[in-house]
Amino acid sequence: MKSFTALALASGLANVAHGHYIFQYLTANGVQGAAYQNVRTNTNYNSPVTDLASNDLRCNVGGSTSSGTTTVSVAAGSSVTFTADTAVYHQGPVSFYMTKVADASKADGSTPWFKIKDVGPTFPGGTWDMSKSYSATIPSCIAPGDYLLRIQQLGIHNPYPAGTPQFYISCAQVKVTGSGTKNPAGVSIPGAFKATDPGYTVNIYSNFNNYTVPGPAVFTC
Ligand SMILES: *[C@@H]1O[C@H](CO)[C@@H](O)[C@H](O)[C@H]1NC(C)=O
Ligand SMILES: [Cu+2]
Repeated sequence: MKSFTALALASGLANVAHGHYIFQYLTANGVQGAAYQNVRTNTNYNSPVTDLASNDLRCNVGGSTSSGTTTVSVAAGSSVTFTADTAVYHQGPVSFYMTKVADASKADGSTPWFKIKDVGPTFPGGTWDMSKSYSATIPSCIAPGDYLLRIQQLGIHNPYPAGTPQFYISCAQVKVTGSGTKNPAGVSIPGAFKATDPGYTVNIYSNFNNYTVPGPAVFTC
């Protein structure tokens, strides 16, 4: 794995040779939009973000602005799905986050994020859900309005500290409808993920019997 990466880097193919994945599509209200219709584009092709202090952890490199992305209405309590161009390839957890914003087409992700879903491994065995699509439910009680909706897949296939965990991120622009009233407390990104988190440092190939997905607890109504 490591030697392959070195080889790929040497040949300038690091981004493409390896089958990385980008979450490009959002399904809301049962309708899948076109690629990047409601998901912000990124400028780092399919490379991950690895710097725990970077603002790129919010909405990926190049994702801090809208670049023509449109905001889609979605009912509180309904399901949303992110779909990638190709199935997830590196083992690790998937999480969904949201942040309430004044205008989803202008928001930069600097507002507090709350988590609405974790997809962790299944034990015994520690097997991961390596899929092309992941779904979450928009909490039924949250206040209506604009939000950024964020998916994060954390590749922990090259165990830390020899390897650096890889964040694969996309943000969608949504307008939640409904009569909810809750404004969940959130965490800032960057800041929510630390190099001391057990879910970041774990070696999934050795004595892998339990796992805590990094970030805050999942918000429930
Ligand atoms: C597994 O559980 C132990 C004991 O609670 C804990 O110290 C450790 O951090 C956990 N490991 C992971 C990867 O979450
Ligand atoms: Cu890779």
